[in-house]
Amino acid sequence: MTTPGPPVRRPASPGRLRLAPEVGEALAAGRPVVALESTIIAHGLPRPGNLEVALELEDIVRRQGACPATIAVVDGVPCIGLAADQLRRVAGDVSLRKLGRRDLAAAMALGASGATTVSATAWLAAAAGVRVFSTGGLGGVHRGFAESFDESADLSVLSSTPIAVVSAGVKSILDVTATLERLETLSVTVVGYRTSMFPGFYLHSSGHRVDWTVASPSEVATILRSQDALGVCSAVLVANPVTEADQLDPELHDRALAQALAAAGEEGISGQRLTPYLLTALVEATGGASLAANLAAVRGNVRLGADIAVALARPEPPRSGP
Ligand code: PSU
Ligand code: MN
Repeated sequence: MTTPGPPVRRPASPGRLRLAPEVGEALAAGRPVVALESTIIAHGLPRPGNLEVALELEDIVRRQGACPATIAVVDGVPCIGLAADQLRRVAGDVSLRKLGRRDLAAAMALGASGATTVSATAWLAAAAGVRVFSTGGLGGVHRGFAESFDESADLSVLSSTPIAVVSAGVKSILDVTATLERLETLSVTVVGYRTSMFPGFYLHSSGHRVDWTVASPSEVATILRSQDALGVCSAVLVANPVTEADQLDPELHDRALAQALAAAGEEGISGQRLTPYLLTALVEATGGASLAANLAAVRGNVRLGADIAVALARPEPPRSGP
């Protein structure tokens, strides 16, 4: 009897992805490109301000000298970079689905549209040849995981997707300790950007340490090149904290979080609906302050992602050592 070998990872068929013209041109010319996620636009931020934010984030990338590629599935086609009308649809269509990587093939086959989560966005970006992806917060292990088994596919997908993901850590609605443990198990490299602490999304620090600290975008670019040299195909998570000036007041944070978690429990919210539910409850419980911290975190991540992409597009500096 023969045992089946490991699954073969085949490259995505580029013809099935639709690259926006500016993204295709930038990639072909080796110019910097930054992938942006659509689920934070469609399901993570309140309407109607979300469209403005989506446009602002693309603008930040451009101002730093890189090309933005917001990713979503539109009528069954994975789009790497959205035209203005597509972005409007992602921001405005309340029936838009939330697509993780496991949903991509079904959406393509059935002609569905949806916003892509970190798992789907990272996968599509890497398939298109984009090396840097900026988001807000990563999905992770939910509190009560031992009963619910609710762990975001973001974590396992990042273990097999070669891309830098810039995030402000994971939201405290999750079990941060367990999420960091899982990232270790899954061999996802975690580096703090100018910090030795893992950020707490709304908070500058989650209180957990990281093993590696980087001081510049070019250090992240060098880590990506080193991953390539080793043939390592897992992601590099660049944990980039909000400044202490922009963070949510820690006391307000703890109070609002307890309230949101209790409400979700009472209403029996679970599965895909849990994250958006908790985020909305937090905005209400903090009178909008969590949204301000959220936006500051995302803007900072997008800026840093663009700087990393620019550093990666520069010729490799000469190496020292043996
Ligand atoms: N965390 C946030 N905001 C978000 C999300 C996560 O702070 O909007 C979204 C991201 O798209 C992430 C997804 O990939 O939720 C994870 O969802 P789930 O836990 O259902 O895998
Ligand atoms: Mn889940």
